Amino acid sequence: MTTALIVIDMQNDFCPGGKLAVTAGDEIVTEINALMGEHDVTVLTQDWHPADHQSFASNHGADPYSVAHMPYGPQVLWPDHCVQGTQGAAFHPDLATDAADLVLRKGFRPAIDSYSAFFENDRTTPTGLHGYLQERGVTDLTFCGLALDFCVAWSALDAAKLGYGVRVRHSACRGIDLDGSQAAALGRMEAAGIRLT
Ligand code: VGL
Ligand code: ZN
Repeated sequence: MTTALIVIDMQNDFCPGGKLAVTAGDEIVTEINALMGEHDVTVLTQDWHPADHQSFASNHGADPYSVAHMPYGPQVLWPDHCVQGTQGAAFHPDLATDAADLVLRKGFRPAIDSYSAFFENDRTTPTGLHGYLQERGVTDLTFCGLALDFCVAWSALDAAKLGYGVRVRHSACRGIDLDGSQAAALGRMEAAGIRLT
């Protein structure tokens, strides 16, 4: 068994003071840093959007948190966040980035969002993470980070479908909880056999 810790989107814009702040999102950094030492491989994901990204409400003249109909299906429209090269897109300053084997950027195609670390929101465009983990011989994954009910949940569900043993370290995640999204995500993960630890 070879294990990887997948740290989802521990970036300034998802922490208090950021553009799409998750309540208490910064509280989990210390626990995440400690978890890195317990895994064979550490991967950090980084939400990395161009300014004209189609997940931004501002690019539709729409209200944040409304829903747009994209060619690939419904898409929540977010406040502008994690714009490439900005401080908001940078990792939380206390995150132990030097310990990471791989930094995987996602959401860089203007027309497609990417919640999952494995597939973009069209559910078919791969990010390359599965190939990387396979080549490193990784069999079991632990997820942590932000946000539990979006990028963490979508990533963990894809990982289960791809055949990895999957755990989500609940205490090292925080959620957005938009219209019951947190309960829905926990239910879907439980149904997929994902262990919340
Ligand atoms: C995320 C909304 C938009 C996340 C990223 O990391 O959960 N949520 N972009
Ligand atoms: Zn995003």
